[in-house]
Amino acid sequence: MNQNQTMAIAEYLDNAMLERKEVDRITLTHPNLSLEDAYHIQAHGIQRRVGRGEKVIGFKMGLTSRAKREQMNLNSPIFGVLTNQMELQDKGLFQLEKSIHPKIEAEIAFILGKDVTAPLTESQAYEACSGVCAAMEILDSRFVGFKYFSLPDVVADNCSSSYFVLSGEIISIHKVDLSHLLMSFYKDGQSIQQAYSNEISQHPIQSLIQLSEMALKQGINLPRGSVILAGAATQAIALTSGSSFSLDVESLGTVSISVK
Ligand code: OOG
Ligand code: MG
Repeated sequence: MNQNQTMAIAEYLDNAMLERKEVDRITLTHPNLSLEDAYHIQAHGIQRRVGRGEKVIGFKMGLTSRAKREQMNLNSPIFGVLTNQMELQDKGLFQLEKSIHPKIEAEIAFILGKDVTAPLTESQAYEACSGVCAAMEILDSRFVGFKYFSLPDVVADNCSSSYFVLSGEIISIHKVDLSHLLMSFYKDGQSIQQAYSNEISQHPIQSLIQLSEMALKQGINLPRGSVILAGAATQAIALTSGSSFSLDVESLGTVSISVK
């Protein structure tokens, strides 16, 4: 695919997001869309947002848990980009009309204390992180029925990124063992899902290590201060008006949002 084609597809997806209308998946018209083209489309889409004044503030890993890979019927981790406009406040309100068919999911996030410009080893990954916290991601695929059938479709669509919220409390990564933390997800105060943090890439720090490898392959550095979502531990849940969602992660804290 040439640059004009990848830019045109980025515009198509960007318009779908801005107009909050679902569109056909890319592979319907471009069945041979490659993962490489898909990451180019994603990058053009982010450039469009930056051109409107948004700032890149982080990255997300997706499909890092078995539950998510089964839910989406896709089998390999992917990454997307987060901007400041996607960040919601902990205990804040989410307006449903800001999206098409949003879903919410339970995550853990890292904050980078150092620039990452080379693939990380495990000890380097711990050194690179200044903090860790409970987080929720709101996904909103731009594709009809929140359905896509290939990794390139979802990668082109910035991995369904829409909004995210971090817990107000950020914990030093050196103060907590992330290997087996209970993550309890609540809707309207009722427990709806429970999982352990090792559902995420066997260990959430592995998501950061994978991101360092995948992003650098695309020529993307991870700057100091970046927020890194490690991927959901369990399946995403449809957002419904009037509901509240909260996630409590053992030793990390709680994050919550209400839907209007
Ligand atoms: C793709 C994004 C997956 C995660 O945490 O696994 C993701 C999707 O489910 O539409 O964000
Ligand atoms: Mg996610």
